[in-house]
Amino acid sequence: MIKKILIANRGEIAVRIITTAKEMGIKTVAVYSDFDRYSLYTKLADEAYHIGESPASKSYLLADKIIGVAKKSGADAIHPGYGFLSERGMFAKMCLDENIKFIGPPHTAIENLGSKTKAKQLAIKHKVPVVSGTEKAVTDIEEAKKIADSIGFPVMIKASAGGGGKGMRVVKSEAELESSLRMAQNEARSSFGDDSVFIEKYVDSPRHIEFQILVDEHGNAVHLGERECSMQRRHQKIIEETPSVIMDETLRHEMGECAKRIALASGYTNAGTVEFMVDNNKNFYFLEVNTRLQVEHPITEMRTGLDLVAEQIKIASGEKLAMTQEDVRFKGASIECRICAEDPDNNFLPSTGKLNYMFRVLGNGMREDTGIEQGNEISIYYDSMISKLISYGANRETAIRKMKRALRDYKVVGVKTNISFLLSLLENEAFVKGNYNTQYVERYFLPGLKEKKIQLDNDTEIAKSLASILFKESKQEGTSAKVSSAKSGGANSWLKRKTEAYR
Ligand code: MV4
Repeated sequence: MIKKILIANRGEIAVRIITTAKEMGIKTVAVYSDFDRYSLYTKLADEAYHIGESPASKSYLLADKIIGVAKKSGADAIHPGYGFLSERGMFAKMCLDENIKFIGPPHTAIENLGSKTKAKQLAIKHKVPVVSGTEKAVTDIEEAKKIADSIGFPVMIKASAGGGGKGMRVVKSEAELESSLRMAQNEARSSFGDDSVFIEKYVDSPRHIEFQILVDEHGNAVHLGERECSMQRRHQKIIEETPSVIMDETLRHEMGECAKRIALASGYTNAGTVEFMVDNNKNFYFLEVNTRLQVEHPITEMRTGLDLVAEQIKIASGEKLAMTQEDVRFKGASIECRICAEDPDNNFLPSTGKLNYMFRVLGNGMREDTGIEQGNEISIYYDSMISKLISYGANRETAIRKMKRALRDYKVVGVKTNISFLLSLLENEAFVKGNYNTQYVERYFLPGLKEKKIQLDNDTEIAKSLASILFKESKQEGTSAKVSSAKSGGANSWLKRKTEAYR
C-alpha cells in the first residue's frame, strides 16, 4: 500500500496528482523552487519542501535532492509527472535502489524504449508495423546510400536517442545525403551525447495518433483508445481530441493490440502512450513509446470515465487491473486546448508577466486542469502553459461547441495568450471536418492567417468586456470615481489604458 506520495513536479500536473491522491486517502509531499513557494500545488500538498532555485537544473532536475526529501518526509512513492525527471531511467533506478516506489515503468523499460532503434527492433520482432528503412544505427555513407536508394527518396534521418521531433532531417536526394547524415550525427551527439542515427522512408503529411495503455505488474494490459494529436506546430501539440475522425472499430482494435504488444514485449508496466503515424491510406506505423503520463491524458479520462492517475497508483501498488479490454467502454467525445502565454502575432514567443486578472466559466461539460491562480506570474523558467481546457460532449460537434463557448468566456489580462488562435483553429473548416494532419498548422493555417492579416492578440476583446464590467459598476455606484481610485496598483495602469479607450 502506498501511503505518502512525493510529487517530483510542479504546476498543473502536480495539482492533478495531488487531487487524486487526496481522493484515495494518500498523503502528498510537494517539492518547490524559489519561484513556486506560493504556487497552488505547494499550498495543496500536505507537506512542502524547498529544493532550490527557480531554474529547473537547480531544483526539479536535482534527483538526489528530491530523493533526499522523499526519505526525510517518509514518502513511500514518487510520482514524476511529465517532463523534468519523468523519463530518466537513472531516476527510476535511484528510486528502486532507495526502496521508494517509482510511479511509472521499470527503469529498464524506460531505457530500452528511449532508444528508438531498440524500440523499432522490438516492434518488428512483435509484428508491429514500422516505416521501411533501417532499425540499426548507420554510420557509413556508402551503406546510407544503399539504404536510401533501395527505399527511395525522400528519406528521413532520425537520431536514435531523439524523439518528440528532435534530431530529424528530411533528405530529398542523394546529393544531400552525406552532408545531412553528418549534420544529423553532429546534432545527435551534441543534443543527446549519442550520435547514432537511422534512416527511414519519409512519410508525407502523416497524422499523429497515439494510444493510451495501462499495464499491471501481473502481465495484463488494456488500451484506452486513441488520441488524435495532429494539430501541432513545431512538435508542440495545440489541440488534442478523442476519438479521431479517421478511426473505426477495426483500426482501433488493430492499433490498440499493437500498442499492448509492444508494451508487454518491453517489460512495460504502469500507464504509457504508444505513438503512431497514420498515412493517407490509413496505414499506421509505430513511432515511439512515451513512458510517462501525458499532458493530454484528460481527454482519455473523459471518454473512458477512468482516472489515469488513480490507475497509475493502483498499478504501482501491485494491484491487478480491475478491467479487461472488454470492460473498457468508450463514450462521447473530448477535446483539449492548451492555453499558453505566448504571442501568436509574434512567432508564438512566450509572453511573460503577471496574470493581473483572469476569469473563466466552467461547468456544463467543461473541465480545466491548471496550476495557476489570478495574480500568479508566468516566468521564463518553465513552460508557458496557463491551463488545459477540456470539453466533453455526446459527440464531436457538441464537444467543439462547448470548447468554443468556454474559450470565448476565458479572459486573461497581463500576458498575451493563444486563446484567439485556438478559436480561429476550432472555427476553421479543416478542423470542423477533421481534415488535418501534422503539417496543417504550419503549411496551411498560419500562411493563410498572414494573408488575411488576422490579429490573434485578444487584448481588444478583453478590454471590451472589462470596459463593460467597469461601466456597469460605475453606474451602480453613481460615480465613476470608484473605477479610477479602487483600481490603483498592478493591473490598473493596464485596465485604465484599455478601458478609457471604450468610455
Ligand atoms: C517521421 C515523419 C515522416 N516520416 N518519420 C516527429 C516526431 C517523431 N517522434 C517522429 N516524427 C516524424 N517521423 C518518417 N519516416 C514525420 C514525423 C513528424 C511528426 C510525427 C508525429 C507528430 C508530429 C510530427 C510533425 C512533423 C513530423
